[in-house]
Amino acid sequence: MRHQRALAAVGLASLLLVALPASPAAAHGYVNAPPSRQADCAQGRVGDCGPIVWEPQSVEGPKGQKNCPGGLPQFAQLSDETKAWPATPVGRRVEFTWTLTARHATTTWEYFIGETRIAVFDDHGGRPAATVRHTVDLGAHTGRQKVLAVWNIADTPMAFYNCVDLDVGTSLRATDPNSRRQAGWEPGTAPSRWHRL
Ligand SMILES: [Cu+2]
Repeated sequence: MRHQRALAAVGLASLLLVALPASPAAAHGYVNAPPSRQADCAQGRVGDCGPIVWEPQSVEGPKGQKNCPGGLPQFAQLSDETKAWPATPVGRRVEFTWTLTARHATTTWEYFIGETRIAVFDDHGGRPAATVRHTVDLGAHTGRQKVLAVWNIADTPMAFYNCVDLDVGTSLRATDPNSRRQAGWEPGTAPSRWHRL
């Protein structure tokens, strides 16, 4: 009886070994606040996005890229600049929140505007929490900006890519400089959502 049980356990273990690599790698992560383009698609704020609506966490491509879909043709809509991507109004300091559906060992998290890396956070190969937050200083970048947020995985050649559309400081641009400084440019200002109609 004990022997049978052991055999059953071995059988189960080999089943798992076979099943794990075959299961779809559907669990990774994405920036949900301020919403990334894949979040806008998945949550219906932008239409005609293609299959990204089913898996906003799956924009995974080789490291070192500077594009929204991570080089994946099936997610090419993410780099379509003719779409009306909503830009979240923010101050100079922005807290980015990642939702991770799989907590992969991590080297770094990087944030770019164009070719400029504006922030990097080093996890030294550690395993992140299911929710990851980074506060990024946008520096002198104002107005409409497209931030590329990248999650670099430690034990694979892959990274996860997110484009996040922001409207930096513009909601208060028309007001006098003092109130703008107090209200819009203070660290920790919570970005409010704004839907471009
Ligand atoms: Cu994953």
